[in-house]
Amino acid sequence: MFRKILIANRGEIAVRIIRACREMGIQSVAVYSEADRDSLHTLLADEAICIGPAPSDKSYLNMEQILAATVAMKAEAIHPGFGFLSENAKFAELCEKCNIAFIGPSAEIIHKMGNKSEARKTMIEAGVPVVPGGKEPVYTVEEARKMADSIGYPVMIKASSGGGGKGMRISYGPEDFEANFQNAQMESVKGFSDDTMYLEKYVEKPRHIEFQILADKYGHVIHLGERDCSIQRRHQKVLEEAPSVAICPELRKQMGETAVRAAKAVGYENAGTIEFLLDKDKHFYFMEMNTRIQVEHPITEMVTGLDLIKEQIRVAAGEPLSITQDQVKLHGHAIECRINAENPGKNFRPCPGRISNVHVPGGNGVRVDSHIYSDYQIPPNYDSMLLKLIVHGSDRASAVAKMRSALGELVIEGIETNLDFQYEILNHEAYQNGDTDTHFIQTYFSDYCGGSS
Ligand code: MV4
Repeated sequence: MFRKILIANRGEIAVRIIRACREMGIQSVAVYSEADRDSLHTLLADEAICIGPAPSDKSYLNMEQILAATVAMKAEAIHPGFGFLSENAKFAELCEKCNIAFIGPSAEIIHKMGNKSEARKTMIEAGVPVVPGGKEPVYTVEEARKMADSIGYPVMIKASSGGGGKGMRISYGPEDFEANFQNAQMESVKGFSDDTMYLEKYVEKPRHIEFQILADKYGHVIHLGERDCSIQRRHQKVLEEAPSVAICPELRKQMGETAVRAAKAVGYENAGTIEFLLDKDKHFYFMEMNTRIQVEHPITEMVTGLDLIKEQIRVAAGEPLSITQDQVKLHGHAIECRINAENPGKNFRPCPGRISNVHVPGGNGVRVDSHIYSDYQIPPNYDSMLLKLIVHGSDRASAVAKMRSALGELVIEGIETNLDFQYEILNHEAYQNGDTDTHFIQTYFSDYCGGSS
């Protein structure tokens, strides 16, 4: 096992990883920017080292600084958390070259799954269902139009380097195809310096269902069931739950086995997520693979009783998985609400500032993952997520009741948050009926949205 791990991240996930290290008897090293001197991860780790000024590209994205800090502090491994360098193949490769264990999959796999059109092709060849569409990428309007005509409209135009909705457009017919293709491609060239595009049939009002997988260095791969992340706003998840109301045990088995097959097809190692779209007729299609631990991993921990961060560290250190698929049992229902420093009344614009007072709920089945404290000054340079409120109940209705109670008790003073917006979602009849798809917020909260998608 590792003696010392450096955490190349900040905020609640850095705190979460420091706690896992401490429980495992592993020394933790925090890295922090000049804006994060008083942040909880800096204060909580066994050691901390400043890696540069506030802007992310000078600190949390600064590979050379982070590697130098790892060597200087004599850490043997780096946990990248999510965001920042977590899915940066170059960084994983530099770790490999420096003989530092990157707690995640290999650089090769990160690179392969980061290329969405190649990932799609790999999955087609592995017999994993994908959305009907092209097998090969396209580069020009002419070849794309031919493909779109044969797929049939509406079609989804996607950037191979995209994800999270960037470089993505819907075309409803041949009239609007050219403009949409060019816009999507332009966005991709600008954002990712890549003109590689691919096309899929547009799936209407799908659910976003993702399967958590775990894999060790010995070819063992298991899945830990699904998370339903359909409630999103502009491709940012707002509320997640496990299990999904849309999935019966037979479908779970089928999708889970497919997720495991997808991971095995690329020789996956460590924790990962297979994203599927689920259509109204319960057909499921592979979308993307995320090669990192995800924000919403706690709901999977609540229903499985596992600690995903510890599992990541163990398999990265060369230990075999601690459990087999047969030993994975799902219990009850978990919900996570993301509490952000933002103003829903003003188009959800971020609202950093000083938190004057915090009160967090507690009790049976209530979990709070956060880095905030009373008198904490939120730096304006980073993500606006402040706190993840997670509840676990014996069934969905009791989890919903517990979340409503916990949201009602949570107090964050001094700044604007989306707490009331979350409460409104929980109180909505459609939500309570489990009648949710990726258009939920647009459909029922259009007064908040101030625009499309
Ligand atoms: C789709 C789709 C419908 N049909 N692909 C959005 C981000 C990226 N991961 C893929 N996305 C979508 N791809 C086809 N062929 C609808 C979406 C989509 C979506 C997916 C998951 C969660 C929320 C979403 C919101 C809008 C669109």
